[in-house]
Amino acid sequence: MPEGVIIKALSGFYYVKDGEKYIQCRARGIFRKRKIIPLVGDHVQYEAERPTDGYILSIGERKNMLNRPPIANVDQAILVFSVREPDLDAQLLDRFLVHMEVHRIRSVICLTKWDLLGEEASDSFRSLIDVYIKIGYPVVITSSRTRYGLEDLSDRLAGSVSVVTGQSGVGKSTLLNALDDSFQIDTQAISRSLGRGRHTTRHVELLPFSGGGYIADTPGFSSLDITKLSLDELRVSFPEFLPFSESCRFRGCMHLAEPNCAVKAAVDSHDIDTGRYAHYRSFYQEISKRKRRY
Ligand SMILES: Nc1nc2c(ncn2[C@@H]2O[C@H](COP(=O)(O)OP(=O)(O)OP(=O)(O)O)[C@@H](O)[C@H]2O)c(=O)[nH]1
Ligand SMILES: [Mg+2]
Ligand SMILES: [Zn+2]
Repeated sequence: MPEGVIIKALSGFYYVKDGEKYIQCRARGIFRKRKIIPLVGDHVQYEAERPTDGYILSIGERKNMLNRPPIANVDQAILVFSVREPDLDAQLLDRFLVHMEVHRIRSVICLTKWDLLGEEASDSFRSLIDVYIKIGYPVVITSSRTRYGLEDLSDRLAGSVSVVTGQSGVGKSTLLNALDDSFQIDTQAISRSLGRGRHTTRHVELLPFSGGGYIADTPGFSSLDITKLSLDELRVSFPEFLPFSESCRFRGCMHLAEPNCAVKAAVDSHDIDTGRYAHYRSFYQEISKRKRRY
């Protein structure tokens, strides 16, 4: 049975790459009945009636999968945030980081449009960047316009399967085009009046990277629902809390109003960033509000 990898999903078709061959496949009804949706990144067995057309018969076991963006079997997520146009939203960044922690996918934070910052503004960004580096998240600073940081990013992508994700208009596709001129992905000018992108990329596609490995460009989105998480999942998704939480008085301490909470003490002594802790609290409230509703 021939096998391949789904590299693109579009309007009910799955484009399967089998070595140098590309086969346009449909999924058999069996998937619909079992409510399994084939994803880009899936290793599949297929049956080809003609050299370029076929059907997906089965999907191999996934090492991981995301619903947003829809993809399976990635080694890492590149979280793309522009420093300007649109401004960096640190709460949204923490939302993405939690999302990836829960799915056990390692994150690389990639800041784009660095050329739009003046000297003073770049200095104030450095302290934000330090927060994430201290936690252990790699941060790459880039500008597709000046090509600043592209080599650093390229080194991180080489040999891995990476999914690139982030808000619309932050420059994901522009960045990929700058990294590899064989890509030629459509990009678009940001809408000035709205101050945000216009959803230029509309499908997920895995692209073979000239430096080795694969990169998936994905459509941007502006919010990320985390309310399906359990409070326990949230609690372990801030890695910098973990060394302290062992010393909390109560097992399962949520680090809110409990007495003798070592995490809160670490926030007070600035060993944990106050902004990150504030985001943790607001995510907690979002999740518990939803749980009360059902
Ligand atoms: N100044 C500056 N502008 C950039 C840079 N990179 C991208 N842009 C601009 O940002 C706008 C949006 O870029 P895209 O690459 O289409 O953004 P995207 O993240 O792929 O957006 P979606 O496909 O909608 O998710 C375009 O007008 C780009 O020219 C950069 O490094 N510096
Ligand atoms: Mg795009
Ligand atoms: Zn605690």
